Amino acid sequence: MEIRKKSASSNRPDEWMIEQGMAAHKLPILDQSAGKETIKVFPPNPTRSPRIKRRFERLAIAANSSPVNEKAGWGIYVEWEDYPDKKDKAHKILTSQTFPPCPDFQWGPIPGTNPVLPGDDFKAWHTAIGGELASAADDSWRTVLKEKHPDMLHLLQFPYNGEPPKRLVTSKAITPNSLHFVRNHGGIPLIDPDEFELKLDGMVKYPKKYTMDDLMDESKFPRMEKTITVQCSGTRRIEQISMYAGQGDEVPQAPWAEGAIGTARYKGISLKKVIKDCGGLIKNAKHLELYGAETYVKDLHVSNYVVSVPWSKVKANEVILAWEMNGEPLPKIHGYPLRVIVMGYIGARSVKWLYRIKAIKNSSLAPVQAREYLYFNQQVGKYNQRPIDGIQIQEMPVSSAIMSPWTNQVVMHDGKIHCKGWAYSGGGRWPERVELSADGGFSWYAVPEEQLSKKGKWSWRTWEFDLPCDVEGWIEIVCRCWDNSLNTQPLNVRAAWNWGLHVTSSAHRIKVYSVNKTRKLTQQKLAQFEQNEVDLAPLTRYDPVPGLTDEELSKYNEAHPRDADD
Ligand SMILES: Nc1nc2c(c(=O)[nH]1)N[C@H]1C(S)=C(S)[C@@H](COP(=O)(O)O)O[C@H]1N2
Ligand SMILES: [Mo]
Repeated sequence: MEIRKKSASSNRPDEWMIEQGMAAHKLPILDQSAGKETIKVFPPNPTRSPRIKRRFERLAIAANSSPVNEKAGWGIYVEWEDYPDKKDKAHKILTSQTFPPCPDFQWGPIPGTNPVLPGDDFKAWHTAIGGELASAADDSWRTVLKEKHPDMLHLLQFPYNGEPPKRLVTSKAITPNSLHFVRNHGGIPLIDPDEFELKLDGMVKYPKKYTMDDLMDESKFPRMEKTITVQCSGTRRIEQISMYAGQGDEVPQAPWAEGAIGTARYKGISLKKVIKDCGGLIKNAKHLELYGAETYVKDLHVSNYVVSVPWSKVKANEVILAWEMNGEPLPKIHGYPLRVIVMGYIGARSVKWLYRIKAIKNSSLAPVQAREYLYFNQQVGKYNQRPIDGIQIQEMPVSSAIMSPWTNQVVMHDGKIHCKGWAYSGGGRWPERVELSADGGFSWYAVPEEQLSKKGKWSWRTWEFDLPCDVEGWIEIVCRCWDNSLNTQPLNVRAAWNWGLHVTSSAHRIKVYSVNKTRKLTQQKLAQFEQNEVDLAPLTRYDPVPGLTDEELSKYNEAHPRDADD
């Protein structure tokens, strides 16, 4: 028979992968509306027509680029919010060129590198804007290498997003600074504390400016110190991504695992006292807009990092202006010299490199507050989404995660699997009970109180537990937490899946291959492995140590015929 020539096939070389949904970013869109069967190839070519490109280039040249930073002692800082014209110019620069596309890290395979994603588009945008920002990517990376633990997992090189590996997430109930996760939306500003100034304006009676010395003046502002867990709403996002692809921008939707949460002791002052020092709010001011000094690029528009918190939260003394983290000055990467810590809220509100607070009437219209960190209804769909349809994520719900063992791991044990992890609840609630299941969530064991770290109103609890497990084979270990208000977690990812891939707070499930050494056959088999000096791994290969001999098999078959004759 003749072998068919390669060219005779009309399949693509990756046909099988494509058909099985394993490279879905290459899959064409199927349009079945109005009786059509048109196939549109996705993604379209991003290159602009030369005519439009030339027009944008002219605009960019007219914009006369390179924003100069007017403030001495403030590196990698450009003031955008006070200068709408400057924002427009930067927008023109960004729309005049073609930049590297955002990589598809949800449908295509996630790269096996560290950093996982380089952030080429963000780097190129910063270079294109120029001035202070041209050196931001290299400079920020140097700070990462200086301040963070060498074992950090770098999800995104620039803007830097990184988390500790699982074994170090809960190795201490208070996270060491070098291991605390980092989430940035831009370059790391370098602010000289002697040149630092915090501006408080908007709807306050007496707008004022404060130096670090003013804020540290204990006769004016009493100190506050608290143990607080900061959790990013993206924590455990990888589970949502693995289930269905959602929005895929690499900064807003960074593919976090379970380490985008950390706990530290913060020292500073209550924002409420500073507002009082400004004579309090006027008229119907109800929100405080918080400004971070770096540049954030969203949809090719630039801004400073701006969000807001309600006055009610500030009034309750639950918003700290902090300058110390675990007894040390704030690391540069965590907001030096001054940051906000909003207790029990999504991390996004805890603004780093704080330089301005503005009292306003309604929640901020800045993109991070108004257009991101929104929790959409599952079925609203990509094409119907408006910012008003999403719940603004503020207080974090109850959540938990298993840090050991790892999913797909083979665990040998004597009838109990030793598990470790964390549990957390936002809004001033705390974990009261952590439960584990070895049977996919049918029966639950409570972790004894002594095996949970100390309770705190604003902090997580780490835990360890010997989970009874009789079976040998694939099992699903599940962890869930009940907080002091008896809130608990949805049981599966799908139940709370959302387009923005936020707040993966469902019970944490891991698949583990349990090898129970209390079983006699298992013991014998493992002894055989040892005798024959055969490796135990990998689990997936055919039995390398023969079970029964042919003789034993034939003897058995005689005594127990395989067929039934009558
Ligand atoms: N100025 C500024 N503040 C910021 C951010 C940022 O990018 N810029 N990221 C926010 C987000 S989304 C989180 S989760 C926390 C993370 O704090 P950390 O980096 O100190 O862990 O900082 C918040 N504050
Ligand atoms: Mo976050």
